[in-house]
Amino acid sequence: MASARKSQNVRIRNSTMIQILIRAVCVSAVLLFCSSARADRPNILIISIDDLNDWTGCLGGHPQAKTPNIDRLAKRGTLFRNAHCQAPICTPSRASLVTGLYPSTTGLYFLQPKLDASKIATRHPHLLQHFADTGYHTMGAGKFVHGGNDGKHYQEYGGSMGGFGPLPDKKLSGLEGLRLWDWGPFPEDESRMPDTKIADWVSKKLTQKHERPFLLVAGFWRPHVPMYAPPRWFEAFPKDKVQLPKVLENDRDDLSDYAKTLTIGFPAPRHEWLMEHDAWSDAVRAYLASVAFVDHCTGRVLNALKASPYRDNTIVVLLSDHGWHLGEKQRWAKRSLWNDSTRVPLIITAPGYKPGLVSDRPAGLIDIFPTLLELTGRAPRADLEGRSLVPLMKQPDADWDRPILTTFGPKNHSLRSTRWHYLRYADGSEELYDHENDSHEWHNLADKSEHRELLMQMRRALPKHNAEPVIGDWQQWEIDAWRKAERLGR
Ligand SMILES: [Ca+2]
Ligand SMILES: [Ca+2]
Repeated sequence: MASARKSQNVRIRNSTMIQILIRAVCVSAVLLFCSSARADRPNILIISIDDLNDWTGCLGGHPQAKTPNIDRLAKRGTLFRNAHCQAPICTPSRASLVTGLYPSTTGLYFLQPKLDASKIATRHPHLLQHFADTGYHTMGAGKFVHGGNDGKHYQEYGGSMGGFGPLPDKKLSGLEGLRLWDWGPFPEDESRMPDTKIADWVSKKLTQKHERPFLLVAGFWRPHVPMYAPPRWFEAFPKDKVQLPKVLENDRDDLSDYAKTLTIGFPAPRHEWLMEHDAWSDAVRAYLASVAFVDHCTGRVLNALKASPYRDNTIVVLLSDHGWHLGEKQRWAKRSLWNDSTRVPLIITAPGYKPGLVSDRPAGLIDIFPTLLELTGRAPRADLEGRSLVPLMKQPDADWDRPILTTFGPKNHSLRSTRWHYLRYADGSEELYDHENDSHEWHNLADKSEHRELLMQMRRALPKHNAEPVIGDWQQWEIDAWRKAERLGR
């Protein structure tokens, strides 16, 4: 009897062991499946910054720029040091990024209308729709697609979080003029800043469990005007130590009248006016402070990712929608085809890719969509006009024959290669800059006979088709500025 019970106990133990073993095998298989699913379908975190030019540590656009968080992200992936927007102004730049189409294809050139107004832009799913349609959970907060009405593009939207932020009772700069064109240490309480709220929301999403791979966007608003940031970011740049950007006094002398008129910069103030009001240095300081603040918010999101279960299976893309002049070429803000306005920070990190790479090949925001398709193992889309940057994430100096195109207004284009920057306006006037010897683009070489062949090549690379501008609820000053330049060109 005792022996029978003993033998039964052994059988029970054996069967329990077998069950445990089977369970363990099943669990391992599931885990293996999950981990392979994770490797095949990594999450995506996009950090989008508004109006950030190359004033970051890693791009070296200003010697005093303080961006330790953006710089540490660059060390984790590939820094595209020669990256450019496709339109030097918010709405069409973002439309090009998310549709993967050039302004000359969609007809979206200006601040108005939004991308929904273009039949071509809406013919195929844009970036957020495409990833939602193919199994991703799309989430975001702040400004990414265009700002005013971003919610409809996501499955889960945290809100704009207050847009350009709270305003003080009166302008802090002491300057007259547009309310948004102001700067200063404000508000005292950092939690009132929209970018703080966006960092909070995105960080929270990174602590939550998600059933599907996600595409998550932090759409920061600074350093876009008004250049308000909490006081500690201004204190980091003592007023008497601020360095002005290097400029050439007669820089505009070698430009056509068309180029000078087109890029006048309204609604930004004129450089001469800022000089008269002794405001240049204050504005530079405010921009540096705003950049340092948005870098801090970026760092909070990166820390949240690092502390999350998603740290090793998430692609990170950091970008800005265009650059910004602060007195270079005697002008301010965006709306030009010069390097100060077209160059943007672009960093991509992805699981399994080498960290710390730097590529000087010409890249564009239009390349982000095809790059993300390749990095997530999705089929390429033939309708996209950009090019996957994955080859440059493997070999940063790989052969790369395509100059990157930026367009401002119909038929005004710039093409940037590894070394050269070529500009051609609707009136036929041209500029050529040699970045090996002239990183400030001071000396227009377009009329030098030794560059004739290069100019021919660049002309051949211009878009063959220029879509008519899509007419929406245009802001009159914008169309007036364009028409004025157009009249000059006739
Ligand atoms: Ca912008
Ligand atoms: Ca010049």
